[in-house]
Amino acid sequence: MDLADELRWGGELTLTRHDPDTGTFFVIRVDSIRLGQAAGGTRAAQYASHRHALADAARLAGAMSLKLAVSNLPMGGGKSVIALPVPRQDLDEATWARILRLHAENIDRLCGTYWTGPDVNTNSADMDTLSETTDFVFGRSIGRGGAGSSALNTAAGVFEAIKATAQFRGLGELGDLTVLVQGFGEVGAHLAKRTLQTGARVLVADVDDERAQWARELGCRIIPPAAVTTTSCDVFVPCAMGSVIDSSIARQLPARAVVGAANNVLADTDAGSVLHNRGIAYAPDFVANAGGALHLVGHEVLQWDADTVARHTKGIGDTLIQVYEISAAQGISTDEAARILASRRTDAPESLAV
Ligand code: NAD
Ligand code: PPY
Repeated sequence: MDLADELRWGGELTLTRHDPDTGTFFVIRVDSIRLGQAAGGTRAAQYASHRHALADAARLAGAMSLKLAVSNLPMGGGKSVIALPVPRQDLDEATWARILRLHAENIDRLCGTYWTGPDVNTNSADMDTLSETTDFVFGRSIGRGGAGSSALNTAAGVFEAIKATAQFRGLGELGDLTVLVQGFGEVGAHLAKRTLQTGARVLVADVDDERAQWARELGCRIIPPAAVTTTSCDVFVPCAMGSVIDSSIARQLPARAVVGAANNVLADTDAGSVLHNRGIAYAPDFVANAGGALHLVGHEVLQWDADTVARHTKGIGDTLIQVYEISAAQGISTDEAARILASRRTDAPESLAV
């Protein structure tokens, strides 16, 4: 996002803060409060510049608005980015505690306009720490009264999305397919395990050798991280970071479908059309990965029990089929189709059956 894009950003609110003592730059962006107070996780990462951090937060917050709308959850979209001076694992405990305290103060200043939760490099223990300073936190550990990690339910939702894609697009029985999981982290590991149980051949790539080794021990075949978009598979499952598929990668991706958990998988607006024109089924990430939001907002706002969360998570497959139907009927990419579905729901939110 350059300065012109930044000025054109259509979101509601940006809060930034710089902490000279740790060299940390904090960003909270609220994309929309049309459907309610904004929600979205806290991502801690290193960024090339403050502008990159602002741009990432804007894109991630936009994806949250779409995800919450398409899932019929009564909240708007937001996201936080904590731009770190060094990799997360190199921060000592006291510095990380200071960073979390400042972030919690920033959230608290917004008086509930924005609610956070876990995202890349933050977990339930960090949410517990934030909740010592502010109430506007989802995903605290279960022992502290929160819903705990959302990763298992995110994986459950992506699994439903893979099944729906295989069925709707006639890819065959899941157990006969080759599924390539990029990122054997919290979500990717659950998903790979569940997919292995179907008898499918599961390929895994992770930049962390220990995690790759763990995947190998479970029965996955390991491929180099650099080979994820050039290795043939039936379903490519991005579960690491975003911007994995740009238009040029989309033109040669040797997969029949892309269904993953990573937010903002497509690096540019044309990539979705290229996949569509090549007949590759692309499950928009903000539809496929909504299991985490259903878990957090379902349990903590709507007071759903586990069965109700599971029922709505199964519904991700049905929502995705609606997306594929709109795409087929209108001859548009699935990304465009999902945005249409989200905007229909933003304009006329359905009442949620519990
Ligand atoms: P995680 O940090 O636990 O796992 C990410 C994994 O990807 C790690 O094992 C990491 O080593 C690996 N990785 C990083 N870069 C890689 C690369 N270039 N190639 C291969 N592997 C790489 O994160 P997570 O909680 O599993 O989330 C995964 C993705 O799903 C993220 O993009 C996150 O925003 C998204 N997501 C997660 C949830 C959730 O509930 N956790 C919900 C919605 C979306
Ligand atoms: C995401 O789904 O990308 C998240 O950031 C998780 C989340 C969902 C809803 C509220 C807070 C965090």
